[in-house]
Amino acid sequence: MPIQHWKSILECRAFDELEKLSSKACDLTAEGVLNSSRFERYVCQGPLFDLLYPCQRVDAEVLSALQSLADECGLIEQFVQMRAGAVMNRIEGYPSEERQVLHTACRDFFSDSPASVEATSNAKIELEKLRTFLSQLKDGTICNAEGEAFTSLVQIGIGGSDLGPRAMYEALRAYTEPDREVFFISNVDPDDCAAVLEKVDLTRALILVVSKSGTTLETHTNEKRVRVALKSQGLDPSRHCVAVTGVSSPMDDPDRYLRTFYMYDYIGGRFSSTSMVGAVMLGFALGYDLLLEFLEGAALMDVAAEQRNIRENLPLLLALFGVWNHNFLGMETLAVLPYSQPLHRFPAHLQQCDMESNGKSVQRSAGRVQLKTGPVVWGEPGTNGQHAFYQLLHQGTEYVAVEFIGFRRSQRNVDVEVEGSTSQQKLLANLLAQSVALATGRKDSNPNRNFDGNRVSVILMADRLTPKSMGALLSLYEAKIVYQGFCWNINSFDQEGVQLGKLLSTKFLSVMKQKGTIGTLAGDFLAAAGLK
Ligand code: G6Q
Repeated sequence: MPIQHWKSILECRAFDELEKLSSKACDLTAEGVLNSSRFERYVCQGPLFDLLYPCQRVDAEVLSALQSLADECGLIEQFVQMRAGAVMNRIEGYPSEERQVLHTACRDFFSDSPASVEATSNAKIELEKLRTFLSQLKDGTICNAEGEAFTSLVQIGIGGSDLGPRAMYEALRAYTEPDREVFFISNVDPDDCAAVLEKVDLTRALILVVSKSGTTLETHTNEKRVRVALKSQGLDPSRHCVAVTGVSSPMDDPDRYLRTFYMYDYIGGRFSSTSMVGAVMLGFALGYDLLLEFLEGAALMDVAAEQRNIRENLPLLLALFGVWNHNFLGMETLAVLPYSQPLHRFPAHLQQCDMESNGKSVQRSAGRVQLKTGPVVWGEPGTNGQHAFYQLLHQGTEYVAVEFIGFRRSQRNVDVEVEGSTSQQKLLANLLAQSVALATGRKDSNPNRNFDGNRVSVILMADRLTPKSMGALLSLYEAKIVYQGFCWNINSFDQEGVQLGKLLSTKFLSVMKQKGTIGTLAGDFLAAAGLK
């Protein structure tokens, strides 16, 4: 299904309208603006999450212009086409990946009419293989040479084969089966692998090697190293190693692995957490039923993301606020601040998912973009961040758009009351206070104690961090990022920008192999790179 020509936001009438509105954008510090009716009205309900947006600099006119923008750009149509299998990963007239974008098919099991029948049926085959594998691990059909059960899993992978799965595992550790633990090795830094090998009992460990291409230097190196460690303990790697890779990749060699699970070229690495890239590890840690709940949460959000009315479409509304803040109100960076310690790796996952997708300067039509694309994304959990970088958020010269994430109830349901309130109450009170303080500011005659305010935030609020709500949160952000890419008319699905450094490091490495030492080789490196 070829993709038709879509407008970038610059070509839309609504762009001019928004530009006009931006000069008189709602002043959150003005008397009476942040009233209770605004708090009641400016809520978008999505599956499992609500988006609270009274602290955005928007009003009815801006919301209506953002709706027009979404309509003129055909954002919903593009999202529907993407889910149905359109070749979205391409640049017109130039060699490019020319691929479909079908990560949503990995969880499209919960309706009778999946958007892409073929991709969902491929995903079902892998999921069924996984279900069998997990039950064989449980019933002892698969075990170590001593007949003992595997109790840990070491995932070796990098980038998309690491960040999303690791963030999901950390988020859902509270649900891990009692006798199961997961470790990750990603960096080619030898200390990363060494530290994990120090901790893991290899005799009881599955080694899950995850690489879509099957050629990634870091993953290949770490796999070799772990295989050596297995052999040095007299263990047979083919009894311990499991692969997740692309069909026909150099890793697609069933003799070397206990099991091989597949992912497909239409699933981008950074969008692959719900494919086998994340599912094998999550299935091992949480069990099959909770894995399904995670996928169901993601599927619910995918369906909700097709709602045409932006005020009823949580990912789309969040995407449009991002565009409004970045392109019209001039905010260069986006802080994602989860008030949930288990989400401590989620901002790192979003950094990749957002910045690798939308850090682009060329449109899908191959012309240079004429306005700013993806923002710098960063973040840490609250309340820790409050004791660190919030100074800049409140009083810095840089205005940062903030996305808070919070939960009404704690995940583990273990809490104490200290001085009349629980820790969860303290956490939530801090979250809400930060959002309001950023917006309203505070006048003080002492300039150093003055808060200008008018600093924007949203709050994504759910009842509790569960596998299902985690799935929904993951796909919410995936859809948000995709929608922003559509707005900017860029290809959010390739990553040519990572190639040059990779190429040079291969050249530099060959110089190091010939010459040995590090430190005196700058000239040789430059020559090897053709820069001298
Ligand atoms: C993600 C990127 C990138 C990729 C890694 C690992 O979208 O493509 O981060 O995931 O480079 O690649 P492999 O899975 O092929 O080893």
